[in-house]
Amino acid sequence: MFKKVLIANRGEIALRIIRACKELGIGTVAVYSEADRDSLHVRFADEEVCIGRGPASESYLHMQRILAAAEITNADAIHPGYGFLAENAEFSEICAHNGFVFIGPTVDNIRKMGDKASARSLMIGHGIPVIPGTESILDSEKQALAMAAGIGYPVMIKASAGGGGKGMRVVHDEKDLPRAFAVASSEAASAFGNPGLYLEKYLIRPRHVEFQVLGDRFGNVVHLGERDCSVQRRHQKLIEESPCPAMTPALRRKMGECAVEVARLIEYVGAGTVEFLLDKDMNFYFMEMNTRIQVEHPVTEMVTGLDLVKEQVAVSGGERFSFDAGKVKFNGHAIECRINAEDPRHDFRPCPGVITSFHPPGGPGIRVDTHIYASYVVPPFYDSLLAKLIAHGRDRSEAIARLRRSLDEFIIIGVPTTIDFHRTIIDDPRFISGDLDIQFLEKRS
Ligand code: MV4
Repeated sequence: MFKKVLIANRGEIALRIIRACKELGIGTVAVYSEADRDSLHVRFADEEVCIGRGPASESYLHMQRILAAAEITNADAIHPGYGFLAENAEFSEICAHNGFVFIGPTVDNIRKMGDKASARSLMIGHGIPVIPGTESILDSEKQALAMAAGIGYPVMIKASAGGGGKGMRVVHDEKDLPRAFAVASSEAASAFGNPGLYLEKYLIRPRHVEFQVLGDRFGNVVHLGERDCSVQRRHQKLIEESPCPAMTPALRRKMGECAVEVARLIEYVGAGTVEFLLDKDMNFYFMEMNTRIQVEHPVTEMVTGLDLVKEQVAVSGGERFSFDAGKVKFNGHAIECRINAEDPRHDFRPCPGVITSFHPPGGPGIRVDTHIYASYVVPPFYDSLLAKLIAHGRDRSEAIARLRRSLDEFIIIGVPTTIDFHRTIIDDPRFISGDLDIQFLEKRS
């Protein structure tokens, strides 16, 4: 096992990783920007190294400085968290070449999943269901028109190098396709340096359902159930829960087996997520695989009782799962709200500033993952996540009741937050009945 892990991240996830390492008896190195000097991840790590100024390009994205910090502190491994360098093929490769274990995907994993059109054809070749569409990159507008006529409108044009919502266009009518094709292609070229596009049938109001997977170095892969992440706005998730309200034991078995097969196909080691769209008729389709620990991992921890970050670190260090893969028990229901420093009244604009007063909720079934405290200054350089509030209950209605009363207890003064917005969402009859889809927020406002 590792002696020392460097955490190449900040905020709540840096704290989360430090906690896991401490419980495993592993030393921790925090790296931080000048804007994060007074952050808790710096305070709670065993060692800390300042790696540059506030902007991420001069600190948390600066590969050479992070590697230098790992060298001078003699770390064995680097944990990238989520965002920043977590799915950067070059960084993964450089870590390996410099003798540091990258606690994340291999270059091969990232390349296989990073190009969506080739990931699709890999899945098709192994019988994994994908959304009806093209088998490879479209080579012309004419070919796109012919494919779309075969599939039937509406269709979605997607950038092969994209993901997370960038470089996509919905086309409802063939007369709109030529323009959409041209715009998407030039957008993809400038955003990703790759103009390649493919085309799929556009699904109407599906759910976003993702499976947590975990692989070790001995070829074992397990799934740890699903999360429904349909409540999102402009590709930012706001609420995630497990289990998915629409799930059945038979569907979980089928989708779970698929997720495990996807991870096996790329010999995945560590924590990963296989994303699916689930339509109204309960058909499911592979979308993409995220090769990192995700923001929403705590909901899976609450229902399984496992510590995913400890498992992730341990399997990267060559250990087996700490639990019996055949005996994972799923207990109750968990829901997470992402509390952001954003103003819902002004189009959710980010609001950095001073937290003047802070009181986190507590009591039965409540978990709060946060790096903030009274007098903490939210810097302007990074994402606006302040805290994750996770409520667990014996069933969904108990989890919602706990979420409701804990949102009422949560006090953050000094910057606008999304606390009240969450309070409104969880009182929506459609949310309460579990009738979720990816247009849930668009429809209500
Ligand atoms: C889709 C889709 C409907 N039909 N593909 C958005 C992110 C990227 N991973 C793929 N996305 C979508 N692909 C077809 N064929 C709808 C979306 C989509 C979406 C998916 C998951 C969660 C939120 C979403 C919000 C808008 C669109």
